[in-house]
Amino acid sequence: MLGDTIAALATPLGEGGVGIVRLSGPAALEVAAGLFKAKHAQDLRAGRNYHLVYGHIVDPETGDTVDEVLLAVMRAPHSYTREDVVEVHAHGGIVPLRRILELCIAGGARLAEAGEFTKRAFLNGRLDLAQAEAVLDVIRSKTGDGLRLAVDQLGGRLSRKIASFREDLVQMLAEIEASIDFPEEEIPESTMLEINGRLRRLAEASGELLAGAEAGRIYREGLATVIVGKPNVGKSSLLNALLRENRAIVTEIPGTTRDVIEEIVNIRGIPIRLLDTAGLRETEDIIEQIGVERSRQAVALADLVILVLDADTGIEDEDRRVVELVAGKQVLAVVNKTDLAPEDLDKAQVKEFTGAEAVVRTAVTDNQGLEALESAIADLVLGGRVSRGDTLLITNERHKAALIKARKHLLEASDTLRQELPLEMTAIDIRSALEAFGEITGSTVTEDILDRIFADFCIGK
Ligand SMILES: Nc1nc2c(ncn2[C@@H]2O[C@H](COP(=O)(O)OP(=O)(O)OP(=O)(O)O)[C@@H](O)[C@H]2O)c(=O)[nH]1
Ligand SMILES: [Mg+2]
Repeated sequence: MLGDTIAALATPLGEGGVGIVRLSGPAALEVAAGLFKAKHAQDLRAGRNYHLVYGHIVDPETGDTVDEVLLAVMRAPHSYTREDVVEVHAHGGIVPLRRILELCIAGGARLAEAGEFTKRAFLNGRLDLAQAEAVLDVIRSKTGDGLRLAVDQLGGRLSRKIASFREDLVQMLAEIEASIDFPEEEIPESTMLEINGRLRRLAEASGELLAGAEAGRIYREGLATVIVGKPNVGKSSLLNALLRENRAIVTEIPGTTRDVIEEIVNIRGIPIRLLDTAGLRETEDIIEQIGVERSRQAVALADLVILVLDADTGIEDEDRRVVELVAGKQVLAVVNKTDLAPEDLDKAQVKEFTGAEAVVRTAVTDNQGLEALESAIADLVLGGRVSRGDTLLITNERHKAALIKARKHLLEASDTLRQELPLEMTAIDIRSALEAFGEITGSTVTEDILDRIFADFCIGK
C-alpha cells in the first residue's frame, strides 16, 4: 500500500559512527516530530526543506532521552521516494537504533519490507525499473568496472536506449495502424521498405546488446572459477597468490584443503569468485571424502575451471580422473612447479591431455607466470569481444530475456511485412516487441515480477 508511512534501518545493524533510521510516507514528519526534541524549539513540519536539525530522540511515554541525533528532512517530491522522507542520524549502535525504530513504529509507521523505499521510488516515477535494479547492483558491485556499469544503468543509459527503441516502434506502429484504419490510403512500397529496414536495424541493435550480456553478467555477479587438481599440486598456493594474501592453508602434506574456500579477486577489473577445493583423489579419510564431494559439486556450478597439474610429478592417473571430471567445462590448464622441472609438460602436450582452451606455466612459490595467468583468464572471459571503455553492457538476466523476446518479435514483424501478409499481423508483432522492451524499464510489468525484483533488496533500501 502506498498511502502508509514506512520505517527501517538504512545502515547495517552493527557498531558505527553513525546509524540511520529512515521514514517515508505522508506521516513521516509527524512520526518524527512525535519523538524528537529540537535543541532550538521549532516545528519540523514548518521548517525549511533539506536542512539538518539538531536535537534528541525522546521516548514520548517515559520522557527518557534515547540518543542525540541529527534529523534530515526531505519533503515530497524532492526525496528518494518522492514522498516525505525523514532520516534520523543517530549514533551507530544496535541498541539505540533498534529503540528509535521501535518508537517510529509505535508512533504510527510500519516496518518497511525489503526494497520498499526503492519500490516506492519506482512506483512514484522517480526511477524506472532498470534504474531501480541498478541501485542494488551499485551496492553489490565487486570491482571498479562493475561499479561503473551499475552507475551507468542507474544514470539511465540503458533506459534511454530502450526508450529510443520504443519511440521508433511507436512511430512505425502509428503508420501501419493508419493504413489499417484507412485501407484506401495504402502505404507506398517505398515506405514499407523503409519500415522493414528500421525493424531490421532495431533487431540488430538488440542483438548487439545481447552479445555483451555474458560479459555484463560476469561484471555483475562475478565469474565462478574453480581451482581443481590432484592433492599437493599447489591449488591453495595459487589462490593465495592471486588474492595476494595467505588465505588458505598451504602445507607439503597432500590432502591439506578439506573444504571449499571462496574469495573474490579482481583480475583486470573483472570480479572473479575464486574457489579453492580439496585435491581430488580416492581416499579412506571421511573428512577428505566429503571435501572431494564438495569439489565435484563446485565444478558442476563453475563458469571456468582452472585445472592445475604438477610439472614435477608429471601426468599421473589421478590427473586423468580430474580431466574426466571437468569434461564439458571451459578449462584453463596451469602447469605449476615449473621451477622443479623446467622442461616437463610443454603446452602442446597439456592442451592435448586436458582439452584446455589455454595453458599457462607457473611457479607459484616464485611468483612466476601469474601475470600470464591473469591475462589468460581475462582473455577467456571476455574473449577479446568486449572493450571495457565505453560499451553499454546488459548485466541482468531479466533484461537479457526481455531483449531476446523483443528481438524475436522484431524479426517476425519484418518477416510478415516482407511476405506481404496482412498488416494486422505486423502490428501485433510490433506491439509484442514494444511490450518486451517495456519489461526492462518497467512500463509493462506485472505485480509479481516487481515483488520478485524488490524481494532481493535489503530492508531499508
Ligand atoms: N617448488 C614449488 N613448490 C610449490 C609451488 N607451488 C606450491 N608449492 C608447494 O607445494 C605444496 C602444496 O601446496 P598447496 O598449495 O597446499 O597444494 P594444494 O594443491 O592446495 O594441496 P591440497 O590442498 O592438499 O590438495 C606446498 O608445500 C607448497 O609450498 C611451486 O610453484 N613450486
Ligand atoms: Mg589446498
